[in-house]
Order: sequence, then structure tokens, then C-alpha cells
Amino acid sequence: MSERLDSFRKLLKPNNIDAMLITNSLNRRYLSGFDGSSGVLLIGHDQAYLVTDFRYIEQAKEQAAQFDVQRWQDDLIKSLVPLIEKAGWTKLGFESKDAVYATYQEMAEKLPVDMIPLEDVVENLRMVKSDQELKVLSRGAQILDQAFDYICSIIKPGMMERDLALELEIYLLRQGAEETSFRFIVASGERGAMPHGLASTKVMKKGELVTIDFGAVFDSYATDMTRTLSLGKADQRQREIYNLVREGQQKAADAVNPGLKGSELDAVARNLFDQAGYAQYFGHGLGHGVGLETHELPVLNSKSKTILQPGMVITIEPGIYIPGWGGVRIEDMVAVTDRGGDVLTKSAKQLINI
Ligand SMILES: [Mn+2]
Repeated sequence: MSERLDSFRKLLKPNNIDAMLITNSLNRRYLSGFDGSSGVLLIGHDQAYLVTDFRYIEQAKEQAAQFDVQRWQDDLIKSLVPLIEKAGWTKLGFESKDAVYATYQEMAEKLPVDMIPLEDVVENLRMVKSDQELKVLSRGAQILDQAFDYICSIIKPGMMERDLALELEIYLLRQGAEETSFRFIVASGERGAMPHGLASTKVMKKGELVTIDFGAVFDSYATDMTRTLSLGKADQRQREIYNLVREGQQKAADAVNPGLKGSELDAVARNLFDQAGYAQYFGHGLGHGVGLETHELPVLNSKSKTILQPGMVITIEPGIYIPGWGGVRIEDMVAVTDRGGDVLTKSAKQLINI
């Protein structure tokens, strides 16, 4: 945590602020270690305050030893005033993407400091994972692989999409997940054309492809993976489209390398689909960062300017979705290393016929 606080403090000057107010709860947890449901950080060059309410004082002192824990009296804004006055700050950064308009207005009015809107300051730090974070993410990915084996052992024609999602959720919670990363996608047959088709009451039938996108949170870190299965023997079109997605996904995963731009990585899969005449059916970006949140920086799409760096953990998840037919998506979590990419989810990617 102290390294994170040091890295954060180095960003005050380049952002032209004396201190920053951190209101986003995940950013607060990332910088301080405190994971209660309320509290803000106020960080300057020499100060590190954690302001929280009565319920969390003891927990905050224990989890965020480097912070001066202050009790939130009556209302938060009032509690911040003396701290700001004492430090003599004139420019206070705040997280504009996290700010509620009414709260911002009140702060701008009552805090004796200029409020400077900033975006993604902590999110940019969170992009590059420490060895410890990589260990947690990689262990989580291993559990997803086990969960995929479990899916293969229970899925069958005649089963409802929702029942598969429920069994999968129970399995992951039994494996120690704190919660699911998101509501699972189980999209069979024509529903596969919906990239985010949540598990429904539809019964899965023989002859259909089923896209299953799932993940769970282990030790506070989210995981995310997708596989598409065939119920019964896939027909020629199903095999063709599946193999195209698989090739695009594999090529992109193989291309992961520090120094590569996000848009260049996205183009690896997109160009292949384009040559095959399917680019119009790949309407979303290639992937995204994974960490404390399922979707975090970097964003990987055709416009992404982010340069890949060792320590980033990203998803590679191209898909093809054809209305009236169905869809295929394959997704892995990949850690960017010094020399390339390390695929964390290792489940088979050849088309499995159940
Ligand atoms: Mn994903």
C-alpha cells in the first residue's frame, strides 16, 4: 500500500493540484486498503486522511495504518473544511467521473479551495498490476478453468439457460468466490446474436451453439472468461464461424506484447474477420482491463491509444454475432509480460461438442 500511496503522490504536481479527494470506493480501497462501505481519502504531499463514519473507525485504523483516520461528523463536507484549512491547500483535485452533481455543487460552494476535476488518476495506476495482484488474478483464472470443466460436465440439451447459470454460480461460490463478477451470459441458438444475452428461461436445444460468459471475484479481484459450446455435432456454418473467431482470438492473444498500441491489437482480430467478410458482425471492442473491477482500464478497441505495459491484465474477446443465426465469442484473460503475453485462462478452445 505504501508504494501505491507514493506513486499516487507523484501525480499531484503534474496535475497541478495540492491534494486530491478520492471518493470512488475501489480507488479508496486500492490506495488505503480500507474496504468499508463509506469513506473518502484526502491526500496531499504530507497528509493522508481517511474520513469515515462511526461504524468504521476501528476497521479503518486497522486496514489503513498509513492514514490518519478522522471521524465524519454530521456531514462529510463539514468534516473536510478544517482539514483543508489546516493544510492551506488552494487546489483540490476530485474524481469527476465519480462525482454526483449535487455533491459537487455543495463542495464547490462550501470547501475553502478550488475544486479541480480530474479523470482516471487512480484508474491509470490500477492498470498495471503488482506481482501480488497478478498472483490473485491468475489463481482466479484457474478456478474459472475448473468451472468450465464443471459446465461441460453438466450442460445438456433440454436444460434451461438460467439453470446452467445458477449451477455455475453455486459452483463458483463454493470455490471461494466472494460474488459473481456480473450476471452471467448464457446465450443459446439465435440468442447468441446478443453479445450480452443474459441467461434466460430458454431451453437449450441440440444443434445450437451456446455462449457462456462468466466470472467471479476472488480476494477482491474480478475474473472474466467466455467459451462457446456446441450441443450436438456442429454443422458446417457453425464450425466455420467458430473457427474464424477462434483464429482471431488466438492471433490476438499471440500478438500481446509490451509496446503494442491497443488499437493495433484490436486490429489483429478485426482485420482477419474483415478479410472473411464478417467484420460488420464484430461490433464491440477486442477487450478490456480486469482487476478490482471486471471492466477497467485499458479499453481495447479500434480507437485505443493505450500502449500495452508489463503487468496489465486484459481480456481478449472477439466475437461474431449474426441476427437470426446466433453468435460465437471466445474470451481469455491475458497478463502482459516483459516478453509477450501470459494467457491466464487455459481452457481448451477447440469447438467442444457436448
Ligand atoms: Mn469481458
